[in-house]
Amino acid sequence: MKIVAAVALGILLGGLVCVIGNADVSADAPAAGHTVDAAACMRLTSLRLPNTTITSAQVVVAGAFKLPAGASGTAEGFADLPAFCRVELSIKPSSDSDIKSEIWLPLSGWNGKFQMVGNGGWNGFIQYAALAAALRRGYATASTDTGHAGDTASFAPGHPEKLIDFGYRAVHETTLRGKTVAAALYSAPPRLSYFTGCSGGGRQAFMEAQRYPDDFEGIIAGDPGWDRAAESVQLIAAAQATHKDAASFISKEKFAVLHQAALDACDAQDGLKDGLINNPLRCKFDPGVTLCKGADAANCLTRPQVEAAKKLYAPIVDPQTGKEIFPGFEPGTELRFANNTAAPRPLGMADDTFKYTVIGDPNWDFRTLDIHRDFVRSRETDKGIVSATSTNLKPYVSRGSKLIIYHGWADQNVAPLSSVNYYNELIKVLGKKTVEDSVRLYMAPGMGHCAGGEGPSVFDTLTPLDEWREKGIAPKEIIASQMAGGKVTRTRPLCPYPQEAQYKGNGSPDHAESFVCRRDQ
Ligand SMILES: [Ca+2]
Repeated sequence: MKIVAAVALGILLGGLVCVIGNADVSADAPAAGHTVDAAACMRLTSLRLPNTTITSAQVVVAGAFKLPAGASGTAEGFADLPAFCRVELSIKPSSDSDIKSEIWLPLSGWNGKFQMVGNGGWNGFIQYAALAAALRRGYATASTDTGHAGDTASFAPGHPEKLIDFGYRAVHETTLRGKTVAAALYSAPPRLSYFTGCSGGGRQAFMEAQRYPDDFEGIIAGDPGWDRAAESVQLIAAAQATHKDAASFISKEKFAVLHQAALDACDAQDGLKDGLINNPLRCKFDPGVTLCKGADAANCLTRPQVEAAKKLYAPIVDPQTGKEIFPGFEPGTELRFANNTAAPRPLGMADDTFKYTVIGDPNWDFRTLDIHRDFVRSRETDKGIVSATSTNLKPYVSRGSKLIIYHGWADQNVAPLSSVNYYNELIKVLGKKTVEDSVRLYMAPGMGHCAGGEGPSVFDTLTPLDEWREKGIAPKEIIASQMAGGKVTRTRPLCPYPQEAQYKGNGSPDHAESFVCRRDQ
């Protein structure tokens, strides 16, 4: 009824009512190219899409977008947006589904491409900032709330269909709708479609490449938490290590002591003392060097603290099978360890995985985790719905589609070695040549989870992905910037793995030109 009413109103008022803001953008809109008018946007409400209700299709005039009440993100940062057609959808692929999605389409200057943006953690919010970023670059773009509201997994118990929506279906369905809506508005389908996401969005990226190889021609997976079943065990085991008893707890201040010791051991090893450990895999750091010589003091760790710290860097191994479940964290990450391992509970993403999807008890005590038993349970309950562990990317790459993975070496949430391991597995499965033609991995020294950290963490992966897929220009180094007070304080190349940025021996260590990408011998 809603759709009928909206269309009738549109016909009645000549399509000029669907404008948010105080300007009428339809009057003088040129008809050439990919320029469309307000009436065309509003007519989208009459589109018939499977299991879908278009709840709204309205033009938002340039600079008029306001973050909806209750939405995730900051209210600032939308004033520079161009005029766009904002389409809101409700998708119900199952009787228990309630997927809310939005598609944003520029009224003029569409670049002919579509970009789906991802969600982190258990995120159930439309990603407005990411939509805005894509729109600014001329993309038709879409985001979904993944089928639930809020940022916990508390929706999952008793709702297996909603968990499927979260795991993979909401992104896929929204992608299909996004392409169809763009085709209807511009009278031409997007010539290329890309996915961009970090953290949980990296997981979604892997899921898409593995499960729906036809959805995208290019995918960017940042700090991907692709194996949530295993990663959650590792994160909870890390929290267990520092919460074993009061003596094992490591404070933020003590983590700073540990960080300095890691730098003392490994910073200069890469040829440049710059506060960054270029390749932590070559860093043999023993937390035992911080052991107090006598009584506990501010500048040292007690024996129980040293033992707890060692567990944070160690891989989690199944004590029954002897197999590694998930890698540990890397030296150089210590300043952010306090966010997870010194907090009262483990990282919410992992805690929720166990509370709501594995154990089914919101009062579950993470100290009771048994690594073997609960890893088996975690895999069994996941069933490949949330974890994206397949390395068969042949259907994806055989279409000429590209995958760029990046990961901060100082990621405190998703152990960065998991991305290296996945990349190495791809080489085994697909062969080196195919991987070189289709996949790039960039490891960022000193970068935290998706952003921040001690190293340069601001960089653009979309341009190299686009140039690779559209123009055949294979990506090489990517220049990353470090920012402070809104200014660039340092630039550094990120190199295609296994190459590393090595200091040439002269020139400013804060300038990317002073480095060369090469493989360490
Ligand atoms: Ca260094």
